[in-house]
Amino acid sequence: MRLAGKVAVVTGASRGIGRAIAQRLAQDGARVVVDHPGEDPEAQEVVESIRSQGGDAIAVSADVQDPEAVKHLFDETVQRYSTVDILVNNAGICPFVSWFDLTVDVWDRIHGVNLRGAFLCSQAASRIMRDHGHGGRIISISSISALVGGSFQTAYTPTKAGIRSLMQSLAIVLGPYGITCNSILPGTILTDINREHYQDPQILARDTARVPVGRLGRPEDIAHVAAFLASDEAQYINGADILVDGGLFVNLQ
Ligand code: NAD
Ligand code: RM4
Repeated sequence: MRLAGKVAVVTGASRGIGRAIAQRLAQDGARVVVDHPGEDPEAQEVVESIRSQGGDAIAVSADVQDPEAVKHLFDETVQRYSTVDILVNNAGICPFVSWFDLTVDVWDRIHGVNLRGAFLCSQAASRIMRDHGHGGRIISISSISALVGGSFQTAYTPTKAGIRSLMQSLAIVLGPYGITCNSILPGTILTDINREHYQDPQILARDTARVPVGRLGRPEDIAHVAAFLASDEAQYINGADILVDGGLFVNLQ
C-alpha cells in the first residue's frame, strides 16, 4: 500500500497499458481516476474491477486533446478526491500508415492525442500540485520509438520523442515544487494499438525473436514500473527515462 492516500489520474485507462497501470496503482492504495475518450463501457469495467478488490476509482470521459475536456477531468478529480498527486500520461494512438499516404489530418490527430494531450494534462495537473503544495509525480508513457524510427510510424515517433523531451524540460521547471517528471519507454507490448499489425504471424515471429528475453511485453510489465515511479522510493528520479523492452533496444543492429 505504498500509494495509500494518493490520488492518481491515468489517461486512456480503459484498455491496454493504461488499464494495467490504473489497476496496479489502485492495488498499491491510490484512488484512481480512469480517463477515457467518449463513451466507453470498458472504463466502468476497470472501475468495477478496482472496487471489487476494495479500491476506490471513478471514470471520467475526457478527450485529452481538448482543453475544456481536460479542465473537466481535473475539476472532477478535485471535486471527488480533493487533489491530484500522480498523473500518468498514457493516452496514445498509432495508426500504422505508409509515409506517402500520410495526410495532414492523420498527422494532426496523432500529435493532438499523444503530445498536445500530454502538454494539457501535465499543465493542468502541475498547477493543482503547485497550488496544493504537496509535490507530485508526472509519469509519461513515451516509447522505444523515441529512440528509433519506424517506417509506418513517421507521425508517431516524433510524438514519443516529444513526450520524452517534454518530461525533461518539466523536470527542471517542476522539480523545485517537489514534482518529478519521468518517462517510461516501453518496447513492444501486445495491445489493441498493434493487434492488427501482429495478426501477420511472420511479423509477430520476427519481432518476438528480436527480444532477448524471448517474448513481447505485457501491460503489467509497464504498470510495475509506473507504480515504482509514483512511489516515495523514486523521489530522487527526475527527468529520467526507463526503457522497459526486454532488451530489444540493445539488440537492434
Ligand atoms: P491501447 O490502444 O490499448 O490504449 C490506448 C488508450 O488511449 C485507450 O484506452 C484509448 O481509449 C486511449 N485514448 C485514445 N485516444 C484518446 C484521447 N483522445 N483521449 C483520451 N484517451 C485516449 O494501446 P496501449 O498499447 O495500451 O497504449 C498506451 C500507451 O502506450 C500509448 O501512449 C502508446 O503510444 C504507448 N506505447 C505502447 C506500446 C505498445 O507496444 N503497445 C509501446 C510503446 C508505447
Ligand atoms: C510503440 C512501439 C511498438 C509498437 C507501438 C504501437 O511505441 O513502436 O513496437 O507496437 O508503438
